[in-house]
Amino acid sequence: MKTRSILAAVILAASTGATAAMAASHARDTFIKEQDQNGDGAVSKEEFVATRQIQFDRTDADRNGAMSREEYVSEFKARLEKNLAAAAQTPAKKEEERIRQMRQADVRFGVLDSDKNGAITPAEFAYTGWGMFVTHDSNKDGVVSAADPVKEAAN
Ligand SMILES: [Ca+2]
Ligand SMILES: [Ca+2]
Ligand SMILES: [Ca+2]
Repeated sequence: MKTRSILAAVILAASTGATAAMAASHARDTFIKEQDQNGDGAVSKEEFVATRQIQFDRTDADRNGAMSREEYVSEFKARLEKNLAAAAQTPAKKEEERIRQMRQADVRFGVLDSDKNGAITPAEFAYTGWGMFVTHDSNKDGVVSAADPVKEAAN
Protein backbone atom coordinates (compact mmCIF):
# COMPACT_ATOMS: atom_id res chain seq x y z
CA MET A 1 0.00 0.00 0.00
CA LYS A 2 2.80 2.35 0.93
CA THR A 3 4.78 1.46 -2.18
CA ARG A 4 1.71 1.96 -4.31
CA SER A 5 0.95 5.38 -2.90
CA ILE A 6 4.55 6.52 -3.39
CA LEU A 7 4.46 5.25 -6.95
CA ALA A 8 1.18 7.06 -7.53
CA ALA A 9 2.71 10.23 -6.09
CA VAL A 10 5.73 9.95 -8.40
CA ILE A 11 3.50 9.45 -11.42
CA LEU A 12 1.35 12.39 -10.38
CA ALA A 13 4.44 14.55 -9.89
CA ALA A 14 5.83 13.55 -13.26
CA SER A 15 2.59 14.36 -15.03
CA THR A 16 1.70 17.59 -13.23
CA GLY A 17 5.08 18.90 -12.16
CA ALA A 18 3.76 19.21 -8.61
CA THR A 19 6.88 18.78 -6.53
CA ALA A 20 4.96 18.33 -3.31
CA ALA A 21 3.20 15.27 -4.58
CA MET A 22 6.53 13.49 -4.68
CA ALA A 23 6.88 13.40 -0.95
CA ALA A 24 5.15 10.55 0.84
CA SER A 25 2.32 10.72 3.33
CA HIS A 26 3.95 13.03 5.88
CA ALA A 27 4.48 15.72 3.25
CA ARG A 28 1.87 18.05 4.70
CA ASP A 29 3.28 17.88 8.21
CA THR A 30 6.81 18.45 6.93
CA PHE A 31 5.53 21.41 4.95
CA ILE A 32 3.94 22.93 8.04
CA LYS A 33 7.01 22.25 10.16
CA GLU A 34 9.28 23.96 7.66
CA GLN A 35 7.08 26.95 6.81
CA ASP A 36 5.34 27.69 10.10
CA GLN A 37 7.40 30.59 11.45
CA ASN A 38 5.15 31.66 14.33
CA GLY A 39 4.55 28.11 15.59
CA ASP A 40 0.74 28.15 15.50
CA GLY A 41 0.66 24.91 13.48
CA ALA A 42 -0.69 26.59 10.36
CA VAL A 43 0.88 28.29 7.37
CA SER A 44 -0.86 31.36 5.96
CA LYS A 45 -0.10 32.69 2.48
CA GLU A 46 1.77 35.67 3.92
CA GLU A 47 3.83 33.42 6.14
CA PHE A 48 4.57 31.17 3.20
CA VAL A 49 5.81 34.01 1.00
CA ALA A 50 8.07 35.28 3.78
CA THR A 51 9.44 31.83 4.54
CA ARG A 52 10.09 31.00 0.91
CA GLN A 53 12.12 34.19 0.58
CA ILE A 54 14.16 33.26 3.64
CA GLN A 55 14.68 29.78 2.20
CA PHE A 56 15.76 31.15 -1.14
CA ASP A 57 18.27 33.54 0.42
CA ARG A 58 19.63 30.85 2.74
CA THR A 59 20.04 28.38 -0.11
CA ASP A 60 21.61 30.88 -2.51
CA ALA A 61 24.91 30.60 -0.69
CA ASP A 62 26.95 32.77 -3.08
CA ARG A 63 24.15 35.39 -3.22
CA ASN A 64 24.08 35.60 -7.01
CA GLY A 65 20.27 35.53 -7.12
CA ALA A 66 20.01 31.94 -8.40
CA MET A 67 20.19 28.53 -6.76
CA SER A 68 22.63 26.19 -8.43
CA ARG A 69 22.13 22.44 -8.17
CA GLU A 70 25.01 22.30 -5.68
CA GLU A 71 23.51 25.04 -3.51
CA TYR A 72 20.09 23.41 -3.59
CA VAL A 73 21.31 19.91 -2.79
CA SER A 74 23.75 20.93 -0.07
CA GLU A 75 21.20 23.10 1.71
CA PHE A 76 18.77 20.19 1.65
CA LYS A 77 21.44 17.77 2.85
CA ALA A 78 22.29 19.98 5.82
CA ARG A 79 18.64 19.98 6.94
CA LEU A 80 18.27 16.28 6.24
CA GLU A 81 21.33 15.37 8.31
CA LYS A 82 19.99 17.42 11.21
CA ASN A 83 16.67 15.59 11.02
CA LEU A 84 18.34 12.21 10.70
CA ALA A 85 20.58 12.90 13.67
CA ALA A 86 17.49 13.64 15.77
CA ALA A 87 15.46 10.71 14.42
CA ALA A 88 15.01 7.52 16.42
CA GLN A 89 15.84 5.15 13.58
CA THR A 90 18.46 2.45 13.15
CA PRO A 91 21.60 3.52 11.23
CA ALA A 92 20.53 1.23 8.36
CA LYS A 93 17.11 2.89 8.18
CA LYS A 94 18.70 6.31 8.28
CA GLU A 95 21.00 5.44 5.40
CA GLU A 96 18.02 4.17 3.41
CA GLU A 97 16.17 7.40 4.16
CA ARG A 98 19.23 9.48 3.25
CA ILE A 99 19.58 7.82 -0.15
CA ARG A 100 15.88 8.17 -0.87
CA GLN A 101 15.71 11.81 0.19
CA MET A 102 18.84 12.86 -1.68
CA ARG A 103 17.55 11.20 -4.84
CA GLN A 104 14.29 13.10 -4.42
CA ALA A 105 16.15 16.37 -3.87
CA ASP A 106 18.00 15.87 -7.12
CA VAL A 107 14.76 15.18 -8.98
CA ARG A 108 13.13 18.20 -7.31
CA PHE A 109 15.89 20.47 -8.54
CA GLY A 110 15.13 19.41 -12.10
CA VAL A 111 11.44 20.14 -11.60
CA LEU A 112 12.06 23.50 -9.96
CA ASP A 113 14.46 24.55 -12.71
CA SER A 114 11.64 24.81 -15.20
CA ASP A 115 13.68 26.45 -17.96
CA LYS A 116 16.45 23.88 -17.43
CA ASN A 117 19.27 26.41 -17.34
CA GLY A 118 20.89 24.74 -14.33
CA ALA A 119 19.76 27.30 -11.78
CA ILE A 120 16.55 28.06 -9.91
CA THR A 121 15.53 31.71 -10.16
CA PRO A 122 13.34 33.42 -7.53
CA ALA A 123 10.43 33.27 -10.03
CA GLU A 124 10.85 29.54 -10.54
CA PHE A 125 11.08 29.00 -6.81
CA ALA A 126 7.97 31.09 -6.14
CA TYR A 127 6.00 29.37 -8.90
CA THR A 128 6.58 25.83 -7.66
CA GLY A 129 6.10 27.02 -4.12
CA TRP A 130 2.55 28.08 -4.92
CA GLY A 131 1.87 24.72 -6.50
CA MET A 132 2.97 23.14 -3.24
CA PHE A 133 0.87 25.48 -1.14
CA VAL A 134 -2.26 24.85 -3.21
CA THR A 135 -1.68 21.08 -3.12
CA HIS A 136 -1.39 21.06 0.67
CA ASP A 137 -4.30 23.44 1.25
CA SER A 138 -6.71 20.68 0.29
CA ASN A 139 -9.72 22.23 2.04
CA LYS A 140 -9.03 25.50 0.19
CA ASP A 141 -9.29 27.89 3.12
CA GLY A 142 -6.05 29.71 2.26
CA VAL A 143 -4.11 28.18 5.16
CA VAL A 144 -2.15 24.93 5.34
CA SER A 145 -2.85 23.21 8.64
CA ALA A 146 -3.63 19.82 10.18
CA ALA A 147 -7.24 20.41 9.11
CA ASP A 148 -6.26 19.82 5.48
CA PRO A 149 -6.98 16.21 4.47
CA VAL A 150 -3.92 14.44 3.09
CA LYS A 151 -4.46 12.68 -0.22
CA GLU A 152 -1.74 10.05 0.15
CA ALA A 153 -2.22 7.08 2.48
CA ALA A 154 -0.90 7.51 6.01
CA ASN A 155 2.24 5.70 7.15
CA1 LIG B 1 23.74 30.98 -6.09
CA1 LIG C 1 16.08 27.93 -14.11
CA1 LIG D 1 -6.40 24.61 4.57
